[in-house]
Amino acid sequence: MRRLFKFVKGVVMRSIVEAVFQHAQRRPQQPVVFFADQSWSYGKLCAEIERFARALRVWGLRAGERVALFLENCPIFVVTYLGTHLAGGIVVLVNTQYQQVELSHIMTDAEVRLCVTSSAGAQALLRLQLPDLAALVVVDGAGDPSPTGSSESMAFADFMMRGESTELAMPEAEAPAVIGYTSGTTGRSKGALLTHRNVVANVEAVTTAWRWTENDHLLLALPLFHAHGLMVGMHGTLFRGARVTLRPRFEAADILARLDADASITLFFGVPTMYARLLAEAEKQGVPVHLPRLFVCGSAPLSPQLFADFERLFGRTILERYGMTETIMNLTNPYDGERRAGTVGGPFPGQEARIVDVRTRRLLPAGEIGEIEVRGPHVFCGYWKRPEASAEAFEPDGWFKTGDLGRCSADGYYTITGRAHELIISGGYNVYPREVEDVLGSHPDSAEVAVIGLPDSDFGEQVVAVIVPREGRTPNEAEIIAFCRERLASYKKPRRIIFARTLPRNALGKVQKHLLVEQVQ
Ligand code: MCA
Ligand code: AMP
Repeated sequence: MRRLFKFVKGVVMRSIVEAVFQHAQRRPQQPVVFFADQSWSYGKLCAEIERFARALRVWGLRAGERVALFLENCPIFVVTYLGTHLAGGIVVLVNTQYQQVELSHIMTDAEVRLCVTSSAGAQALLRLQLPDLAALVVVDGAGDPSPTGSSESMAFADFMMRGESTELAMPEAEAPAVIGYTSGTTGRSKGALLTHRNVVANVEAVTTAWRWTENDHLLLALPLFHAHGLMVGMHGTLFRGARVTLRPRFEAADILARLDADASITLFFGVPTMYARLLAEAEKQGVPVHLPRLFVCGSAPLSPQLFADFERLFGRTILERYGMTETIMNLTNPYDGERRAGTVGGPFPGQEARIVDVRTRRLLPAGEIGEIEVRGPHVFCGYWKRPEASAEAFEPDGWFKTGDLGRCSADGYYTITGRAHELIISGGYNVYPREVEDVLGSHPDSAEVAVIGLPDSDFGEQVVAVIVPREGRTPNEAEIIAFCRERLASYKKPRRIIFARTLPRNALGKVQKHLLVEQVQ
């Protein structure tokens, strides 16, 4: 491999892309990503990252401009993610299930200039009015020089040919790296902006805590467009010079078969729904002969029952941890000590956590429930273009208010007991009732709407809507669900709709959702 950057032994790695180039310099032939029948080495990955970065610069991307990845899991995701960093851009992550409402909001809010996507994704984007979006790079199609929207559309292979000689430099630690959209309790979702320093600080802590080395091999079926798959699974692999077998999507039988077939796999990460499905599948077809040394679970609460059932059948104790887009990973059960069911352990090395009273913000003693706050170099720098929301999210002395409720035991194990704001977590995906209510409220048949989360055996929680029909209308459940699905990601659609004559409201007119949950359960 041609030496683009020369690294001195022992130099600190300021970004993931810098780490990857260092590994490539040391061991260019070392495999990094296995995907379908492809095997990518560190050397090949860096060559492609460099080509993409040059192509972006030749195309006209300037430092700090946004490149969206609206893409399913594949090696090109990794190339374009790190290539954007090398070109000085900021990556915007976009869930591939997003529809018109989410896409319009994110692309406009982040003022995305270029988006890497599939041909299906390109079609969805070209239907929208997105004046900032100047170009689409299509990974699985020929592109279209004269699309209907204002953006030009290019095939990935053609785009990569543009790379001419141009100056490239590794990103500075304080430069913004990635925006993940999250939260929407009041209005639309906000972009959490993480710097390279945030990302590296967290991955260093995570890989240290979980004893992740270059000898590890992760089996990854989480989507790369969320922090769990990307900033834990992929970053950890790339930072340590390890390997990952990347799957396009999660299927329990496929995961068990991969484990059976490949004794080199040492790590698996998933959300509770994935563990429940792995358990059910293994009960039918048996447990794989080879098992990873570490199974990690997070993004939603893992029930003590599932924790125990998995341990019984697989003979492995799941390590549960807690994170969020704004901070990546916060709390973890220990690698060596007791992994306690129903808890998420304590802070990662170099990070802090505490429980405060939601109202007074005073520190609470062990065992009392309050809001979890965290502090450390991993905490994001603020919400994109939202100075007020950013200021509100922090205490004056730098503690970040997570919005999650919990308690800490006398021996330092945190338990998450609820959320300070309304949020439904379905299969590890966040659903903000307000966003779904806005869409349902715009349906001509609905007068009043409330969206709640009810228990679900597969997804943990499910979205349920209670609708008061407009006078003289007889709404149809299936039609309303389809209306929602057209506008929002499919996992946000209500699984059930209950039609009611009124909604319970308090004296201020606010819907009392806890009463609604009791009434409809
Ligand atoms: C898919 N569907 C869902 C969900 N997923 N409905 C409700 N909740 C879900 N989570 C719906 C689809 O819309 C579709 O509906 C139907 O189920 C089948 O879709 P399919 O893609 O086949 O679903 P699946 O493969 O069974 O997906 C289940 C899944 C997936 C594998 C558990 O939801 C998943 O990958 N979840 C992980 C999400 C994640 O990475 N979260 C991390 C964010 P229809 O057919 O009607 O259209 S939190 C985070 O990053 C922080 C840092 C953290 O702490 O980790
Ligand atoms: P997101 O904003 O999509 O990154 O989701 C982060 C949220 O997921 C957190 O604020 C928690 O509410 C939830 N979460 C993550 N990990 C866990 C866990 N182990 N147990 C319970 N909730 C979790």
